[in-house]
Amino acid sequence: MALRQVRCYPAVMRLPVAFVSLALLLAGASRTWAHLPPGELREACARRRAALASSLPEGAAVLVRGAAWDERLPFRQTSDLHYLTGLDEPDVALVLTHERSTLFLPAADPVRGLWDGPRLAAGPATAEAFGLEEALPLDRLVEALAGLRRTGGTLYDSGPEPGPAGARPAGPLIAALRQVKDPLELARLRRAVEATRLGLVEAMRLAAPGVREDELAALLEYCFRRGGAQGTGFPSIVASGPNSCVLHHRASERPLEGGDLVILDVGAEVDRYTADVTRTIPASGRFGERQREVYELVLAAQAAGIAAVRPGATLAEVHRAALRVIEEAGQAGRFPHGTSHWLGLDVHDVGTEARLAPGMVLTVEPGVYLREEALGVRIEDDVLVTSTGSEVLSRAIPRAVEAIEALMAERGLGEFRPGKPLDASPAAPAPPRPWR
Ligand SMILES: [Mn+2]
Repeated sequence: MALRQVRCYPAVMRLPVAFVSLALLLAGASRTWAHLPPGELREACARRRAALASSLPEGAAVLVRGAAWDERLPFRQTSDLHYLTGLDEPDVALVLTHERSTLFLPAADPVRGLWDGPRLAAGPATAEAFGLEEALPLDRLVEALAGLRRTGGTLYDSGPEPGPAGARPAGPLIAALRQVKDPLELARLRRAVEATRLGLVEAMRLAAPGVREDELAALLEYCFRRGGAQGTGFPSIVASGPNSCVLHHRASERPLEGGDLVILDVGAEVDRYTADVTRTIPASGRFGERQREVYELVLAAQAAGIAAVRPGATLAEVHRAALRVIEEAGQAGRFPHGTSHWLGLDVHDVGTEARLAPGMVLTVEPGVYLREEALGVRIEDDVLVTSTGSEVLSRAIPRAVEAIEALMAERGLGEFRPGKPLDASPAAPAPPRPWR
């Protein structure tokens, strides 16, 4: 997915005053241990909290808000709270100081429990399960914040704006940590990329004139889930013919036509981490001469961008490297978006440091869009910065003209048969631990 030329922070849902004041004082519901995080996640979160605490001034505290429950929407925890606790329950908050991390959870609500299932309860068992010092009822949050205020230390608030009076934004502190992925995060990203590969390979086999954009999106998303993902990190972009020139076109009911190029810009999400990979394919299965010319130009620009990824380089340098190739072909005006964005818990992930360092993950995704020819091409891969340069995490997803045409020549639902195991990539990571 391409990024507008402004930096995005993830939308952080509001912590309504109402749910603090209305929290009921009822006994906590029990919860099975199957929903609790495995040790590796608990330990990773403890390390992340320690790193955040060590970045704080003396006496400071950070309020990290979870996402509110909205039964009309799929629940999605705020990325910051997930990053620091691994907890994917609604209406919670974390207060972190140098000394302790305290989780605040809503009181049990039997009516809500009937409809939505049990929730974690405040108490020592929950604190211990998540490796935190305390897990308190949410109605004590206001009192706890007032207590921190009296000690005179700075309060940082993860948002949204406006937070408690006088609080400073916590986003940049947490973003600086999230920008460099730890081993658990990289393992999740690799699994997300692998699930994305399974979907893209099947979509290339299925794509043909007459197949609708939304059929391809459905197949992609089915394969993601079959490959271990819980869904997508962003709405799937399947953009054929004239739609290929609409950067964030959502898959529509348009059937593919023989002369179309089709942009597939998609990402499976595994345990909250999303891939973001784009392939552009010919609906007919063979690139036309003009299509191939534009495709090879974008591919060359992407290669130049990827070659510029190394520790110490900047996103601007990566962009200039890709742009230069397109400029030299006289098409600079046809490349209207940035080349890169950070990738992780969010598809347009947070990052405060402009210089690349090992452990950072970015996309490299130049594009050329010729509206008068109904011809758009974008090619996007997910790139890990290593100590010596880079590793293209999505390198196993066919990208060369010949590789795409060979796959499309297989035609039909090759691997997509119920009960047939999906083909494994040479670099297939270990299967996920079943804790959800
Ligand atoms: Mn992208």
